[in-house]
Amino acid sequence: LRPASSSNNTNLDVASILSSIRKVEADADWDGISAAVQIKMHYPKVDVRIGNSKEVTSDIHTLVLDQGTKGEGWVVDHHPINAKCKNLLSFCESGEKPTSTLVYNLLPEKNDTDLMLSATAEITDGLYSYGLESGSLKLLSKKDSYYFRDSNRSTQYMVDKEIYAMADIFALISLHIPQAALRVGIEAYESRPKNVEELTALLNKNEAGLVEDYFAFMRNFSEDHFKYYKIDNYDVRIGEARNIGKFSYFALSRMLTKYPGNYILFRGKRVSMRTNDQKLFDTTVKVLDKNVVSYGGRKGWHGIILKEEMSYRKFLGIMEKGIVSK
Ligand SMILES: [Mn+2]
Repeated sequence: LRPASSSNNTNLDVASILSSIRKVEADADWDGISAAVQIKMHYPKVDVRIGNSKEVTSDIHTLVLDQGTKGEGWVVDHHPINAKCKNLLSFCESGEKPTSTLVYNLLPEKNDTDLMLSATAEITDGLYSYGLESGSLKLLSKKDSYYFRDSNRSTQYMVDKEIYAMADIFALISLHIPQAALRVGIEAYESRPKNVEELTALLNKNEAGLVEDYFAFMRNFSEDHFKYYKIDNYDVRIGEARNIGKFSYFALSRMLTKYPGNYILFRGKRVSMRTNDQKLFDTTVKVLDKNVVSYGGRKGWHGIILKEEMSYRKFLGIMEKGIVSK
């Protein structure tokens, strides 16, 4: 593993740019949200907007996190497609550093809570190998070893350490209740939970119930939901979100961790793909052809949005010329 490359424009006065920000636009996953929380806590006057459109409108007083823009806003991101945004404040072309870690590195006055948040984003974005090698996880493990105590919970990335289980909770709230994730992130910043119990104590009944269901799902995990297919000459495991249940996205990560390879999670109108082979992703987009509205992603992680909700049977049918069931 190489250290990830990223570019901070060293000619910029980062402190004065960050001070000039009035509005933060952040992606609705934990990477985007935890990045926004760091900014909010250091620059309390900013308005934070969380949304999952991949491109937002912006002006020079906007900070765009984990997303792109055609406007004047300052961008911190790691999705290659956004390399051409006009004002890059910090950018990781390889995708190996999450936005939250880029923000941590930018902050003129950072603390160990910023570090903890960015470390959890390295986990939730599936970039913990990088993180342990040279990112926030590495630094956190030296500073606050209690986050790395063994945990009795099964996690999406199959690492039974406290910080991984905490990261799972952040990811879960972000995916299911994005507006709550901002509140939970801010409260976690203020109270600095050291374990799952202290983090869960910040949640309301509904959120805590979701967390409980999630860890039960992971405890009773079934590996039967993804089946082998061939696309071109690639082996691909394909699963259907509806069949797996509400934690399908996390099931995908867990399968990928245990059995590395190429994966597709069919989600009705959206298709999530995990592969390090860009050609396979391009082939999949081609096979889906006119059904595709848009697609994108970054290192290993890809997504396709379809024109309309379709049945799993129809999806497999369209893929048929490229797919031969094993
Ligand atoms: Mn990200």
